[in-house]
Amino acid sequence: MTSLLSFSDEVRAARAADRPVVALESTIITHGMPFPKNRETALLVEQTVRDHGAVPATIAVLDGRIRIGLDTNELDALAQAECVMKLSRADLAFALSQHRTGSTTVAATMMAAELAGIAVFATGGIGGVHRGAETSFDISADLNELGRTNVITVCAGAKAILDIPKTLEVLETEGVPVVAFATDELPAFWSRQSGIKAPLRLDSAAELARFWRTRRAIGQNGAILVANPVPSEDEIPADEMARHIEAANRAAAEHGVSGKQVTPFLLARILELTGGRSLATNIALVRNNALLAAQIAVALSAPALKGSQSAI
Ligand code: PSU
Ligand code: MN
Repeated sequence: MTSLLSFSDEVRAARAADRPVVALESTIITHGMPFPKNRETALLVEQTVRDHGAVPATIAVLDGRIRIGLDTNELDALAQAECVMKLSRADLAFALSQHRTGSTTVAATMMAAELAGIAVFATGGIGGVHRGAETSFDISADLNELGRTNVITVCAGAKAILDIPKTLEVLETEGVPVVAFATDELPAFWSRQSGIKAPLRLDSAAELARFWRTRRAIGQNGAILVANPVPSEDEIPADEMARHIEAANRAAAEHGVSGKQVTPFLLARILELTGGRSLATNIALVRNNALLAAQIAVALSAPALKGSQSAI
């Protein structure tokens, strides 16, 4: 096992010193944003984590090893690489066994974070139930992963390209608590509003840390999903996004896009339709999530809280 996991110097030092660590995913770099904004964003997000007292661990698979933390050159190469595998639960071990390189989705990043003993993870938006799933059956493996893997996952809500009510139903079935941060409404990625009340609400990193410790104390497995609204000054209002989302979904259906291509296709289409504004919003919300994740990791590493980040 240990030979399949490899830590960057920065993350190794943090673990040795028992400092808080925040996991970050890499599909957003390879499939979620265009170069060079993807590289710039990845570096900014890492710096945001550092600025708030934790150490960033961007996770990817390079040449058949799960890398926990990437150095600047590795990040740069990943940001420019073409034909990188997009790895989820189904293909993580495949990529390792075939010595391949791939970026990790929310699902695969959670698996890697748990293996590495990292309790807190920041992403942009989770995958979920796609619109039309009643015929396409397209439901992201992220939802099932959230139900089974022990990582606090901070996102800006489900991406609004999805069917949010159905996504919430599946999360409930999976036993995943969905906690809106400092708001009553479930945020919708680019927008603060979704029109849907969040199942749960908490208002501080300390309360999230307490909720996490309580779940662990009663032996519960699975994630807490924190839905952190994009800052108001960076949002694109929901009514404006609705038009673009509908157009993007229509284009995906017309082009017969399926499987792993659906989410990257929709994100790229929305980038065009918003004239680049969706990307600026996406960058702002990821940074905002990294900031909250760092605060939660710091809260969890307070002396009384040891044990919640135990390594395997
Ligand atoms: N958040 C973003 N951009 C992304 C993603 C999330 O801001 O590209 C990625 C995540 O890695 C998530 C994946 O796990 O999209 C979902 O893909 P799918 O719907 O195929 O499961
Ligand atoms: Mn899918």
